[in-house]
Amino acid sequence: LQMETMLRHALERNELVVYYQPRLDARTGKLVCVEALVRWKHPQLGMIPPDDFIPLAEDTGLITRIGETVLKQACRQRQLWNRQGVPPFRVSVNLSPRQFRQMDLPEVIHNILADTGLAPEYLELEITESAAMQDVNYAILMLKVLKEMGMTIAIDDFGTGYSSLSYLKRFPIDVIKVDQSFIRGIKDDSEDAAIVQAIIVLAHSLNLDVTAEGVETSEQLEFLKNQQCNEIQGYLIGKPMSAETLRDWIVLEN
Ligand code: G
Ligand code: G
Ligand code: MN
Ligand code: NA
Repeated sequence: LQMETMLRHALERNELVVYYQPRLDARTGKLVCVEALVRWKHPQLGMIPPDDFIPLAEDTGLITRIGETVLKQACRQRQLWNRQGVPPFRVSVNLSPRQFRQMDLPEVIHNILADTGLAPEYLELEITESAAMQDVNYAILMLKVLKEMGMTIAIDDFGTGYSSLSYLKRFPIDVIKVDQSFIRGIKDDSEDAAIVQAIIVLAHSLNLDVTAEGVETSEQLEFLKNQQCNEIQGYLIGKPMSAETLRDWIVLEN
């Protein structure tokens, strides 16, 4: 069967599940957000990672439906956590470049929030730096609309997309997520360390929160804390996990 057909079936059979990865306040250790990351639970092939089907979905346009499914599941789950008395951290959802270009995106999100009853303050949207830079004027307008709806906006994979500082100032954003490729080199590569330091200073001078992604070692964590990086995410803290496992993780960690 062709991959595209398989993916259509996966959507119809609800085989896409959402995992959640915790992101902490570096100073207090408080859980500030969990990132929604989609997985394909194939009945015969097992767990298929997003890198194996998101690019194809983006090319074929199926990403629109996958993106809506992920948004819906994430908002429904956050609302369920609310009813269970789970602390009020946000849930962040990755928007693909094609989803971000869709003019009806605010309406789609509005309807999902209305259907699930979730307040927009609980939702964060991640858009990659390169997607934002594809059409800067459009990005500024779209981000303004989304932010005015009450969502938090994060720029993902920052440092890989060649944005100029003047644009960064014009984007109505709240969070910069430093790409994990820079975090990996922090201890052994003085250039990576310098880049991360510079991004943290820049983010703070623009009053933005800065998240380090892909934090795997306590040495990296120490460096980031010393540089006043205020949020951390990575395997050292927790891997992406099912909603049920996350609930147990919260109980154990707090
Ligand atoms: O979860 P993992 O680290 O394997 O994710 C690999 C890539 O897939 C990452 O770049 C991540 O942003 C992307 N990804 C995961 N879930 C989603 C999703 O729901 N929508 C989009 N557009 N990308 C996702
Ligand atoms: O592009 P984006 O930042 O959304 O990608 C997130 C991806 O990074 C997810 O697929 C997630 O599984 C992965 N990831 C998260 N933390 C770590 C980490 O500490 N190390 C590595 N190698 N990957 C990570
Ligand atoms: Mn992301
Ligand atoms: Na990222």
